[in-house]
Amino acid sequence: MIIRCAIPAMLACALAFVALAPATSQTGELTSDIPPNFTPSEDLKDFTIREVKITMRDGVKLHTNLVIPKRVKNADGVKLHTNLVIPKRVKNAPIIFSRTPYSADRAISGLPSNRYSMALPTTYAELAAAGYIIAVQDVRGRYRSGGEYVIARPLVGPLNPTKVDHATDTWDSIDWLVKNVPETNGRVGTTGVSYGGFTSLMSLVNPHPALKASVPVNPLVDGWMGDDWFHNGAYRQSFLDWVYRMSADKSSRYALHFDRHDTYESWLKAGSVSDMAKLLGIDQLPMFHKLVAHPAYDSYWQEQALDRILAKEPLKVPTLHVHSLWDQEDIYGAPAVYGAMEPKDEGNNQNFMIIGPWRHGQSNALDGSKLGAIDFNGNSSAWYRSKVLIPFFDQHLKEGGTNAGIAPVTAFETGANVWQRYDRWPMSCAQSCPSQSRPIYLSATGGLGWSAPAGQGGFAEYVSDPARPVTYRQRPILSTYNPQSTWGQWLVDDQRFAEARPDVVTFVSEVLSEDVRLAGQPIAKFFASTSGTDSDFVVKLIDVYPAEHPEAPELGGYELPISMEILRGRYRDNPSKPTPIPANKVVGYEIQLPQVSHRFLKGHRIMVQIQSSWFPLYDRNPQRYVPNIFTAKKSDYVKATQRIHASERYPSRIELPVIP
Ligand code: PG9
Repeated sequence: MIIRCAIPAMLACALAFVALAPATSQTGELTSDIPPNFTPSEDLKDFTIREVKITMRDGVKLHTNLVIPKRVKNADGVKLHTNLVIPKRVKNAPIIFSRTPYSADRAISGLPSNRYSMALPTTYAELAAAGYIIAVQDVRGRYRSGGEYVIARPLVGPLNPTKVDHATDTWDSIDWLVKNVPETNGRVGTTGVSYGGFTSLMSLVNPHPALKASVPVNPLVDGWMGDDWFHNGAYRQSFLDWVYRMSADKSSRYALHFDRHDTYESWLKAGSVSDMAKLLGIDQLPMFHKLVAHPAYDSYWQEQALDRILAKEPLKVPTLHVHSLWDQEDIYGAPAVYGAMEPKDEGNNQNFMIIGPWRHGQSNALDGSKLGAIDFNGNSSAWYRSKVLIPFFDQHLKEGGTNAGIAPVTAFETGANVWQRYDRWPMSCAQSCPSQSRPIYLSATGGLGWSAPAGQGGFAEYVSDPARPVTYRQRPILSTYNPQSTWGQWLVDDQRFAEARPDVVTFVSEVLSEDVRLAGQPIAKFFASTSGTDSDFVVKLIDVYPAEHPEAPELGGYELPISMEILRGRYRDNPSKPTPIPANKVVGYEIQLPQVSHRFLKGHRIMVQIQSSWFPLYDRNPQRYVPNIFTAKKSDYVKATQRIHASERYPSRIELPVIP
């Protein structure tokens, strides 16, 4: 029954409603207090969420949330609703599109609020305030999307015999969005962090014509070379935690629990990675078996490396690559893919990069003023979003967008704590860069200096014992995604704990009499022997603070890592074809360290540390050559005596990308 009420007859109407209401107390009938259908009121909200299912070319439906800010005035798309008077929706708004395996619902959930400025996570809130519609999608097979989940699904081709991949799913989704969202101006930008950075890069392969800009943040690019899975062939076993959460089911209901708070002990006790996988039930997961089957840089890894893929694609979409200097998960990807796309950017106006002083994803966090103990003298993340990210999207996605004047490369110079504008990256390298890199040499007595060693020199020696591996940070070491873990800041941990160990060798310069500025990639070129037949080497470039540091007394003597990397020795000559290391022979090694944008200040010292394990983040090298380290037996793990040579014949050094 429908009751229509004219305003003068309101009171009579109200009485009619009362009479019709269930008379529970009079009849004794007890009905549910929950109405059969309830629709939450949207009136107080300054945004609307529209849930849609977008059908892909193979019929699979992907769950997508659209967050549409409301506004009062219909002028230019930036005057958003600020009071609660019957708001209209935005019109002519560009869409920011993200695709995630981590739940599209969670991705748009901030604080409980009717205001998008609080209800959305920081970056989306700021983009909404700038007049954008936010669209977030569950990738196929995850959470509320249909289809099958394949971790980092490769492009259609030899590794993917289906007809669908992230490039096609993005194309189909953008096509639907521009045709079915009436509030849009038909222009779309993709963005996302890490896995979302990877899916953003995938949007650049055969891009939809409505895709006008992309901002991949800290993307997975090459899982073997230096992103999540391996670094130069050394396996990042702590990432099994991620594999477990992401592939035990489609909604990450399972979390990995170890038998100890300090997982160092759990890993050590277990043995090899395969032994641990059996213990934890991870051996049921297909991704684990893919990793075990591909320990070397074979076609499986090469064919899905996005820097290699995008080097072959035409550059059609303006792209801003976001790189974090202390990215604990994907420190390789962004500069590698920027470098791969750069030769196609003939006008130097399509391919951009910003390098910030951040951990993984910190560019999108509310606070970018600190990382661990290190202070950046201002909120670098907020600066990036307001001065670079939003102007970049505005230029390319808004109608009549004007040139934002963003530098081809914007780099935060850590140490000096200033933003620099560069025309290119790297600024210094071995060849064809504005500056030539400069070697700093190790000496057998623990020094580090600009002059090459003369004469016989000698070596620094240590014993690497797999029964007592060097930790990557101070114990206790919590599992990677333990809510109490500070995993996100380990790359700025004070390295004095490592210097104190007998199985870490340290080389340190004199106190610097002037600043030393670096902008590019340091390369460690060193000569070493081992008594074993396989070995890992970790090289760390460190900024040693003055013993007394009045600006921040707690940092007196701090050993701040600037760039650190590992190499699994069997891959020293060829990442695709491992070979044993000849025992007790001096062999040359080269490790490309992560990119740096740093100023060693006058009064500081430069330090290099070398060691042969980084546990339990990386699995242990048995130090006796075995065909596959994933399945090494306990008896394969042996002590080895390591020597790092420093002489005229063996001038071990770090090529530093020094700029004037
Ligand atoms: N680093 C995470 C990841 C990306 C891709 C594959 C595996 C892990 C992430 O933060 O999404």
